[in-house]
Parts: sequence; structure tokens; C-alpha cells
Amino acid sequence: MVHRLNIGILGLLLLGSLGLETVRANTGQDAWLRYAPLESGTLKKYDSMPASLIVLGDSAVLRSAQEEMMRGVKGMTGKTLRAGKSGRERAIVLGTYAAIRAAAPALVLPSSLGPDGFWLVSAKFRGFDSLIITSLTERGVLYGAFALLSKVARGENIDPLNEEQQPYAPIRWVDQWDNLSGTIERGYAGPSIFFEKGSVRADLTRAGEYARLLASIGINGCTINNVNADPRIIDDSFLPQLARVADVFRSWGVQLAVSVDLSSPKVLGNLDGFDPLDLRVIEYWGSKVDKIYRQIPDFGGFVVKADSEGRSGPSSYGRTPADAANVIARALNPHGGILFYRAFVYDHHLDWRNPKNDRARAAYDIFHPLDGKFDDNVIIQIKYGPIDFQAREPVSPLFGGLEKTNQGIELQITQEYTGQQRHLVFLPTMWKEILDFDFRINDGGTPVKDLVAGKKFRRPAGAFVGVANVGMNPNWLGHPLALANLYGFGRLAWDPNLSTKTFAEEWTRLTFGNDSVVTKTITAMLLTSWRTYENYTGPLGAQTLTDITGSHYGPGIESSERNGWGQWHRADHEGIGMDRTVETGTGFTGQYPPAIRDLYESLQATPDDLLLFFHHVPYTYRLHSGNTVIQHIYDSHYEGAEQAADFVLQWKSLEHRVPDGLYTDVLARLEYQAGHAIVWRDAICNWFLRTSGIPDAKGRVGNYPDRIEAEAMQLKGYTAMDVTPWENASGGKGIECLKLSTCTASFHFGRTAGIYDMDVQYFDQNNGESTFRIFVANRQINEWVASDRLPATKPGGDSSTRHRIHRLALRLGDEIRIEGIPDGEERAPLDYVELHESTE
Ligand code: GCW
Repeated sequence: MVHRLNIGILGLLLLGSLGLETVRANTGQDAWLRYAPLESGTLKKYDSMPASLIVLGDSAVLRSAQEEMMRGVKGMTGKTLRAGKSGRERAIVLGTYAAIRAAAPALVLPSSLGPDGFWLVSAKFRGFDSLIITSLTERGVLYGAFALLSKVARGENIDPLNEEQQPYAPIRWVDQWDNLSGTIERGYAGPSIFFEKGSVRADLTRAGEYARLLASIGINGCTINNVNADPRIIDDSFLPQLARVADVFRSWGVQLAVSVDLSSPKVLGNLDGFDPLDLRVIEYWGSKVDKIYRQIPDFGGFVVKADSEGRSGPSSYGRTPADAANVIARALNPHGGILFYRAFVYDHHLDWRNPKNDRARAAYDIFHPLDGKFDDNVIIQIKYGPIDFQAREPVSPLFGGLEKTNQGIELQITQEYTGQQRHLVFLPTMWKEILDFDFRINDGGTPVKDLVAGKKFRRPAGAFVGVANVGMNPNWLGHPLALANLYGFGRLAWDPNLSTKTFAEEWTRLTFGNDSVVTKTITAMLLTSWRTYENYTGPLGAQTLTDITGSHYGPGIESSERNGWGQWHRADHEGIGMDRTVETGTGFTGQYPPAIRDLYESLQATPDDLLLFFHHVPYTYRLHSGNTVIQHIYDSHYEGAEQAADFVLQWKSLEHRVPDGLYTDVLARLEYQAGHAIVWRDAICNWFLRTSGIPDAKGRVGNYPDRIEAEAMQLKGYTAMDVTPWENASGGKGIECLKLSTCTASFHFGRTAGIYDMDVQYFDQNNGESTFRIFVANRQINEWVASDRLPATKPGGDSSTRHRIHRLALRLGDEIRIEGIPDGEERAPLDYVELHESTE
């Protein structure tokens, strides 16, 4: 033990001397585990902390706990914990309850403590006042060590301590949608940390660091490959590679799991089919699972996506999801493995002309009749809403429709439909609402959190699953503030009764230190960000009005209509919304228990936030707020764009209070977001203005007095182009430079002399890097390269980007000229220029 301890200290010294700590702090690699030196006032609080560490036992997990304590205490206090001498001095003591009891029989564990829960207690240990971290399991001891370090980092009192924590649900996993090629489906932070070119990476350092992050928030399992699974993942030749990942996970108490394709017996096993009830198929799964456990004894289990979006499934053989799930679950059961069967099963070739068709019904229609038919080691993994990770959806009725079946909730940490880590959206605010939602079954309190934790119907298992999709990007998720979503997922899975403010603050302090201005500002930004995003994207439950058949990123209002995907909002000249009532609509409301059904069935009782999910109403319908639907659409989009602009100001107030590199990185992202929020605002408002024919009572929509359209400028080389769909460019048009050299667009400034901020709206595609130069009265005042990697190969709502030039002195008659130099497929496309009197 002493030997290992020394290696830990040596490692820290080396890191310190190379200045790597600083580098890591700035890149965000250590996320909320920075262990930055405490400032002197806070440091004083820990003067009396024991200076030695005793670890009872020797295992990979306990060693992690030990090294983490060493690293944390050293980083924050500068002190190196020495190996404690039992019975001779005060110490921090780490050990399972069995080990502690053997050494200190007087200590009695709180009776309520279960697996993975921990107890932090100031108590006598062999005659000395000590700080004991204990649990029934080694993993719980590790969680306790992280909890103690988190307290110190946040300046909390730890003397005396008597705190017991117990995770809400036994299974708290993250899923990764990584492909074996190294790409990640819906991943926005670089390539996979697990796979590269068809194999597991040779260097799994990042995978180990990820496991450490996960352990620090109590996550105990990780499925490492895409649910659209490549069958090769469980090919015999691949298993040793999986075993390597399990090895780096193990010391952090994280179980490895993989997603499997149901056709594996045919594709890999050379059978002529994969009918789950075929004896040869049953035999295949049995022997495959045995082989896996021979190499990975603590393997967690499988995730299955079947009969969904083109995946093979039991329906090909007339079998049910229960048939398929149980066959694999029975193979896993003797080893303690779990099978997650996803409820995300639906027909994506629905006939949109039939007003009774409704994708939202699918999960309940398929799985509710099977309640009670699944084995006890099967968990039905249910997305929080009945559609697909939209910015707002009602809670999936299936949570209330399974009483004799284990269920888990699937939340999405990666921001597929919520701004793809380019927009600040703190999702736990939404998750918390969902978890607290009460199904009111049999009049008793039936919140989602109790259903998915298995508490309500006393199920043997229950789960919280978050689709994380971290990547090789040093800060894991791309946007430095997006890490609050991963942290928040872990905290909610551990304790869904925590307030979002509590852990938003925790995360901010751990990430940025204890400056109260920083904590207050960032926490406030996080807590308002989901509503802000919803405001400028898709309000009233109409879902995110994004391009649903493509990127899922920018505005794409009609992309959801007139196709089989079933994400319809059915907006026409008269009104908008899906009638999902029993009485006149698709009958979806009937899938909820009576009290909830009655709420949503009634137009008057349905909350405004979900109105258009459940009802089709005219644009002139009055909301509870008193506003008409159409005016609400206009107002909320203007409000949302203003709130996004305000994030920039709030962040600017933190200059010199957060590290410089981080400050500029986040500032650039927030400025981009503020610009893109205007793209969203204008697309949606103009589309609804044209569709409804009802003007904005406040006169904003369609009137942009500060805007000069590019197509109205004097053009040399540039030509006007139509943008499709039209609402994604101002006036439906932009300009592009089809020549090989420079093109110019110019106009004369026709307003009173003064100081102006100039916004240039251009299109930044990912298939070229055009250069833009701005001249005022023949003097170049600005230049930039459109080199972002937005999800777009053409001008439109995904690529539209705003470049702001601050405090420009302009005189009446000045010529403003934009030079565009195209590159590759990107033709230096421009939309418009806006000039605002500067307020800075
Ligand atoms: O939201 C959709 C995504 C798909 C994803 C699917 C699913 C992994 O657009 O990319 O596939 O959901 O959850 O299975």
C-alpha cells in the first residue's frame, strides 16, 4: 500500500512540475474534479482535518478512492496525506462497513444504508477522533470519498460530520451512441473515446478518465456503443477488446455494457434467421453470453433497439418484444446481467393524411399489453416523452402503464434537439419536471421518479439512463457549460429530490471556484436557459420546430409535415396543433390514468406549455395567459432572442473572474447563440405570419428598419439566390459568389453620423472556409474566416451565423463594402447587414 501511495504522490509532483494542471484546468478536462487550491479563508476551515489516511482493504476500487483522496486533498490544501498508523493518530478512514466493524466494533451503521450508499461520520477510530467514510460496498466507499472532496472544494463544513446518502435507484447508467468507426451518432464533441477505425482504441486513457467522472456522480454503468448496433461488437474476436474497456472501468465501479443487434445470431452466428423462439437462437445467445462473462466477469448486460427506425426485430417472426427480451435476459440472468429493451419502437412510415394516426401512441400501444410478461432482469428503457427528446413534450404515458415490469427513464444529455452544445441549455430543469410529474394512479402520489426507481410497485430493478455521447474534445461535451448537464444527470439519478438550484450551484462552484458573483451569475444563466431555448424554438408543446429529417439543429418548420415520421404539428392557415383527445382526436390522452387523461382531454385544463401537443386550435385561441396563440408565438420568440442576448451580457460581467481561455471560449459560443436565436425567431415568426395572415400586434415581425438585405446592395460578382426553405433567410434570399475570385456587395450609410454596432449575417457551411472583409470608406476595418463546422453544406437555418463588429464610427454617405472570397463549395454567402446605434 505504501508503495502505491508513493507512486500517486510522484505522479502528482510530475504533473505539477510540468504545469499540466493549469493546462487541464483551462481545457476543462478535469471538469468538476479540478481540486484547485482553496483561497486562504476557505482553507482555514480544514486546518483540523486529519493529516493521514487509512485504507482498510486492498482492491482496485478502494485504491481509486485512496488515490482520489490524496489527489484532492493535495490539490486543494497543498497537503500530502500520509499513510495513517492505525491506533496511533487521527485519520481519514476508508473502508467497507465489514472492515470498519472488524476494526472498530463500536461503530453502528445507520440501518437504512443499502448498497452504494455511504456514511460520512466523525467518530472515534481506535481511540482517535477520525473521519470515517464507509459503505456496505466498496463502490459506496468510493462515492463517499468523492462526496467528501466535493464538500471541501465547495468550502462546506466537515467537522463534525454525520451524513448518510443513499442512491434513489440501483441502476444509474449512461449510454454512448459510439460507432466502431469512431464517429458518434448525435455526438457533438469529437470522435469516440472508445473506438477508432473499427476497433477499440489502443490508448484508453480518456475512457478511464471518463469512468472517474462518472463515478464521482454515482454512475455505475456505461453502454459504450450505438443502439443502432454493429453486430461485430459481440463477435468472438472483439471480446478481448471489450475486456480492455471493462478493465479501465472496473477500478471506478463502472460496469461495461453494450448494445446488441437482434439479428446477431444470423449475421455472426451463421444461422438462417434470428427468431427469438428458435431453439438454435436461444442456444446462440446462451453461449455468446457465457463467452462474454468468461472474459468480463462483471459485465453489465445489453441494450436492445429493435423494430425501430429500420432495425431488425422480433416482429419479423411475429414475436413480441417480451419474447425477444426474455430469451436474451435468460442468458444473462445466471451471471447477474441486465437487459435494457428500449420502448422507442414506432412505425416511421405512418400515413400523415389519416388524422387518427399518431406516433405518440406507439410505445404504450406496444408495451402496455405486455406488462407482466418480462423477466425480472429486463428493464424497459423509456424516453421521457412519447416522441423523441423534444424541447418540450408531455411525460410518456408508458411510465404509468407498467406496473409488473421494470422500467427505466432515458434522458438525453447530448443536446440533439436542444442546440447541439452550441446553445446553452441546462436540461436538468426539464428532467426535474418530468421526474416530479405525478401520474396520480389510484389517487396515490405516483411521480415518475418513484416509478422508474422501482419504488412505487416494488419492482426488483429500476433505472436512470442518460445518453451522454461525450467525445475526444478535451472538455468532453464541446460547450464548457454543457458539462453541467452530465453532472446534473448524475445528481438527479442519485437523488431526484435535489433542487436544480442546489446542484447547478454545486457544479458551478466545483468548476469555477467559490466566487459568489460567478456562482450566482452562472447558476441563474443555467436555470433560465431551457425556457429561453424553448421560447425561441418551439413553444406551447408544438415541439422543437427543427429540421427533423436532417440535422435536428436549425429551424425547419415544415420538415415534420407531410411525411411518415409522425412529428406533425399540423399548422395550416386556420390553426395549429395535434388533436390527441379521445373524443375527437387520436385517442392518445386515453393512455394516461383517469386524472391525467381528464386534464389533457380538456382544452381549458391543458396547461399552455402543452396546448399544441394535445389540441388543434385556431391562432386566435386565447391562452390562460390572456394572449392569443399567434401573439404568443411572436412574443415568446422575441423574448427568447432577447434572453439569449442577455446571456452574453451576464457572461461579460464575469470577465477576469473566470479563467481567460474559458471566458473567451464561452463568450464566443454565447454570441453565436444570440445570433442563431434571431435566425430561429425570424424563421418561425415569418412563417407563421405568412401562414396565418395575422400580423404581430407589436409590429415587429416582417419589419426590420435597421436591416439592409444583401440582395438589395450593389453587387459586383455576387448574385442573388433563393434560400430553401424561404423562412431561413431574411426575405427568403441571400447572395452568393459564383466566381472563383473576390465578389463585393456595398451600400451607402444613410443615417445620422454616430457609433454603430454592425451585424453581418452570413452562412457558414462546413464544405469551405470563405473569407469576409469589411471596408468603410475604402478602409478595411474587419476580416474573418467562416471556418466553423456547423451541420450544413448549404445556405440555410443551420448555417446562418452572425458576426458582430463593435463600435463603428459611421458618417452619412460612407460606403460600406463587403468583400467575399469563396472557398470550396462555400460561395461566401451573405444574408443581410444590420446596424444598431451602439449602447456599449
Ligand atoms: O432521436 C433519434 C435520433 C437517432 C437515434 C434514435 C434512437 C440512435 O435521431 O439518431 O438513433 O433517436 O434513440 O434510437
